[in-house]
Amino acid sequence: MTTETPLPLLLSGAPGSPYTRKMLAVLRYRRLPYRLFYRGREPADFPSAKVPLLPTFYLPGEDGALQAVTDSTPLIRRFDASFLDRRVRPTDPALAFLDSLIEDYADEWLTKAMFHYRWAHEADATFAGRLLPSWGPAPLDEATLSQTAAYFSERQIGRLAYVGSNPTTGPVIEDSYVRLIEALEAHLAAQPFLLGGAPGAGDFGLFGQLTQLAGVDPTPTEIARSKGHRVMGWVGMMEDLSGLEPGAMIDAAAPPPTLKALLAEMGRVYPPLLIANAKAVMSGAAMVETEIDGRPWTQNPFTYQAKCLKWLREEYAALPAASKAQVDGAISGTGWTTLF
Ligand SMILES: N[C@@H](CCC(=O)N[C@@H](CS)C(=O)NCC(=O)O)C(=O)O
Repeated sequence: MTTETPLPLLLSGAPGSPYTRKMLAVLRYRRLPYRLFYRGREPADFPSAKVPLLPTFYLPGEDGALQAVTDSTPLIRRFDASFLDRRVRPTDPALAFLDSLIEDYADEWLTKAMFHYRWAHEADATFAGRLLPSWGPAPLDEATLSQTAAYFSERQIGRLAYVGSNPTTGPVIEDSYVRLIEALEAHLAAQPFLLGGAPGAGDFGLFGQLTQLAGVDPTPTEIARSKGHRVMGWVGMMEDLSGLEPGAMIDAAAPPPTLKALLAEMGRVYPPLLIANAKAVMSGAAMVETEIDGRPWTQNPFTYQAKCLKWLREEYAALPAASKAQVDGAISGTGWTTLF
């Protein structure tokens, strides 16, 4: 952890990747210089990640050689530890914990909506199939674009099952997206960011998914256009907060009602999945079978999300007693309480 983190930061990614957008917005807010390589156009001597995810950062390891590092959540914390100005994570432990809940929901649940709308709706999939390959530095003639679009669509549609989008879960995912837009719209009428006057990791997580949902993919963008004007404005602003002077955060002991409503929306859908998924992973079950929002839910178990639950529980357990009491107050009456 004491390894120096040299600047500029080096990463590969793509504009259609929510987590790439999340991290670029973090780096801009933090005023950390970076070089972004379009996926596949990294310098030839860069290492590859074991699981090649977007974004991948290239950071020196213990021996000083560059290593490929993925996963935005620990990277945000690592950069907070390495660079002390304009840190992302709230300093108040109770707010930091609420920030972790919001970030986890965005990264692990809202991404289902992103992937689902993009690839389960035919019109959206046709659009995304042609857009994604066009989001690179190489000009594409029509034959290459059509071929690449067909390849991308087939591969991504094949991955729908992996993120838990199927005919059973689709309506649950879509209804939760609409409610999230409504709850966020109400919150942004009163607060600049989720937890007050400065963005946290949760803001950047939501932003990353919403760059696509509320700005690129036709069906969910239309929903945001009709119900989420402030949301769309906020997404545009979040992209570059390099000039923002952070303001005061909310008081964790007195969370505003619109934040409680947002936490309630997140807690309505995500914790039941975390619990059912962890059970399935532990028992080696072939499928997660549960109920979410009063409706059946079925998907492949996901080992990473069992770890997410473990990390959230560890973070909760490590809270000082006074902060724990504030967190308990903030999440009381929401589905999150079932986790802790
Ligand atoms: N937990 C990771 C998730 C990253 C991730 O899932 N990235 C997606 C794209 S946004 C990905 O690379 N999928 C595999 C692929 O596109 O080949 C993070 O926070 O960075």
